[in-house]
Amino acid sequence: RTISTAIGTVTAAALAGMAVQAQAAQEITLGHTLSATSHYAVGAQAFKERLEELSDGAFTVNEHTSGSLGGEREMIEGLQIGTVDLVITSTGPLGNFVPETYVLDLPFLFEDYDQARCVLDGELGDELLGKIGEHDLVGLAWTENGFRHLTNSRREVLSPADAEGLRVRTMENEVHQEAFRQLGARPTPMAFPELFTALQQGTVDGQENPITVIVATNFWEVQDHLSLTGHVYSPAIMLGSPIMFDGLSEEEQEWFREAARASAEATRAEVSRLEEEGVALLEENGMTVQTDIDIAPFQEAVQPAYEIFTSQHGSEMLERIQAEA
Ligand code: EAX
Repeated sequence: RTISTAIGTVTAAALAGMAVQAQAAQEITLGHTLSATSHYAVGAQAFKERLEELSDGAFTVNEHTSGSLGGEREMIEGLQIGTVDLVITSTGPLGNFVPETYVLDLPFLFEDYDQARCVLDGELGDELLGKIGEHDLVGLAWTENGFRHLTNSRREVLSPADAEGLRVRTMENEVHQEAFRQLGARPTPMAFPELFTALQQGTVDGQENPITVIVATNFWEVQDHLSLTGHVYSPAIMLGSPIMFDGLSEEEQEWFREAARASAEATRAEVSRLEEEGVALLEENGMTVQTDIDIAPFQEAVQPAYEIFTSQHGSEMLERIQAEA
């Protein structure tokens, strides 16, 4: 009797264990560098909602904000070795892994949001997602960071001459660094999580980021001047780890893609909202904002960056974008 009770208990426990296992959701780790109030967080939450809904709870998404999993370059490396499952990142460090994406980082390539979104949602954007797949990464969807503008703690910048000699933190991106060299500034590449402290301590004088990022990071606490240079469109992308993704069924992979597209849509809507409302918010917080910048001299100053780019990477992609734009 004791034995049969014991067996009964064991069987019941085993069955209960199986049931728990069948229900246990697969946890997906998602990282990005921005705060929990940022446009990336809006995108991460939209992704989470859609994936959990499509999969009926078979997956759950854990969002790690503010670079708690590292900077963008580190997180991309994490995808390749499988320590992170999903990352929302700018293209800043991506060219180091997938050189074909550098073309997107050229200054003054896109004129406005519609143009940039249209190219990324079209054939060329799909082709680049495919190229990313050849480098131990999964390109799930293009999303958005925004047009980048220059901030600094020294002076009003209205012309390239005003930017001369400024130590400007750039992303770890050779195309951006070259553009800032051509402007006469002193580019200092640095991972985003180090940036706030570097500005606070005066290691660098300035930085450049979209309104979205300036708002989400309270940069007004360490930067007085903002010039709406819009010198480069900053795409963002949702990347997956092939180690996680290749283990999914085709149906599950399609859920991830669909959730990534929903995420991009939510992020872009938030970028657009902040383009409308962000400048007033930055002014309220004490930044002086130069809205009326003549960009022609800036465009002219960075022109050699185009020649350097095409000598290294060819002009095919560039010409296709210019023809579409
Ligand atoms: O992707 O590094 C940067 O300046 C990026 O714009 C930021 O991490 C958001």
